Amino acid sequence: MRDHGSRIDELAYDRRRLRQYLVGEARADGVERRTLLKLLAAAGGAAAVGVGAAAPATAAGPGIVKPLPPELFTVRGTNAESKAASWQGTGLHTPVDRFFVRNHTSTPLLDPGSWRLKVWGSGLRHGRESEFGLDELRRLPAVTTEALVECAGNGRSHFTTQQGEAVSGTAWGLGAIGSGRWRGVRLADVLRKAGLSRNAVDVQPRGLDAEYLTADGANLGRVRRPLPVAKALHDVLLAYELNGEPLPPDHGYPVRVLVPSWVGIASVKWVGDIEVSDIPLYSPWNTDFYRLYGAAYPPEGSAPLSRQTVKSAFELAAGAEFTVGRTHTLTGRSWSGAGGIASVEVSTDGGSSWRRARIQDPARRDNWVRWSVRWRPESTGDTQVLARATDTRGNTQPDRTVHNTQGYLFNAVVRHPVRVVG
Ligand SMILES: Nc1nc2c(c(=O)[nH]1)N[C@H]1C(S)=C(S)[C@@H](COP(=O)(O)O)O[C@H]1N2
Ligand SMILES: [Mo]
Repeated sequence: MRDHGSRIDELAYDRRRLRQYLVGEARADGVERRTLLKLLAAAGGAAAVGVGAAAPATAAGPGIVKPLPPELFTVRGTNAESKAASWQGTGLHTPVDRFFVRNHTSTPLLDPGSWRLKVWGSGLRHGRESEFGLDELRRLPAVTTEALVECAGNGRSHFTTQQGEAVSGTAWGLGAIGSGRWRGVRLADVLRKAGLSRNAVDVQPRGLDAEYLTADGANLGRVRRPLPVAKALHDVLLAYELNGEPLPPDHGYPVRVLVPSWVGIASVKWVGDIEVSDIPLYSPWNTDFYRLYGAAYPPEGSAPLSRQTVKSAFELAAGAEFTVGRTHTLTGRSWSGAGGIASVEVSTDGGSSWRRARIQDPARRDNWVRWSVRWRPESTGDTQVLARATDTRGNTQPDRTVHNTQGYLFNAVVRHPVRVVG
């Protein structure tokens, strides 16, 4: 941890002030936008030091409703990571019993009868405001979308284990991802019914889970993040079913936003209201968080994160054992936010030689493919297996991901340790 010396008090104060500004409890009249962005950039760096220091609230364990058996999940603070080994043989979509959970606080139990979605804001015609009950949403045309939900921090721990770099945030392996068949209504249909105006620029869904407190006690308010109206109208769903069942409580019951191909934070769970704005909106989730900060990035950070990167995972436990001289089948999955997966190469000798894996599924946008490769290890000992995917846009996983302080978008090839035994 860096030593902030005598700056520490002003630093903490300044972060609080910025956060108050961000939740609308402070004003910045007359401040130039450029200045504000610089301040926000500084707060992002500070948050990267502070947020990792302790998990927020619920020291008593995760506030997750579904069972989290150790063969399916690794519990990380308020979150549960899916074990990639448990995906083996489960089909294209992730069964709910092993779908990862990322909760800023804990899963709220909402009553579907009294639940309402309020749509409001300056981006509606005549400043109108509408409410929709669950039955009303269900009467609108239903659509089904197959899509991944993947945390922006998926793979984050490998910045440290593989690149020796410090990052803040939940130390996920590659299991902060799940693939679902989501059914619901188009957000576009709901926005149009609510009287979307031509002047709307941002659409900001907000969750009904508790307000989020950072490790140092700043209240950031309820989870919310603006979406550009173009994306909101393009392919975003208000989903009420996952894999043919009502949404489970942990995944947003009764209704969540589902934003295909974007970082998971965009897919706001337990949505209670949607602000439609004719001016750009900021929240901590598109300023302090979910931008890239660090030596390789400008002081104000990157643009807010949107599309996911390309990744691969073996359906294997770390340190899995294989018998020497026998033929084994290694299986895994690859995916990309930019398109389908075109090819996957696997190395079973620590990265010296590569061969093509057999891909089982057609390349699909917003979803992953399953693949397999045969392996007959010839000597005992510890080694590493590696998988490297290329998507239909030509993006390939690099050997190294450029560092960012909050450890987002780790897309490098992961060196998966295995042991060959006699
Ligand atoms: N209301 C609300 N929505 C939320 C979150 C949250 O804590 N509260 N977490 C976000 C993050 S960071 C991710 S990665 C996804 C995780 O979705 P899942 O728990 O259904 O897998 O939900 C997003 N939506
Ligand atoms: Mo996330």
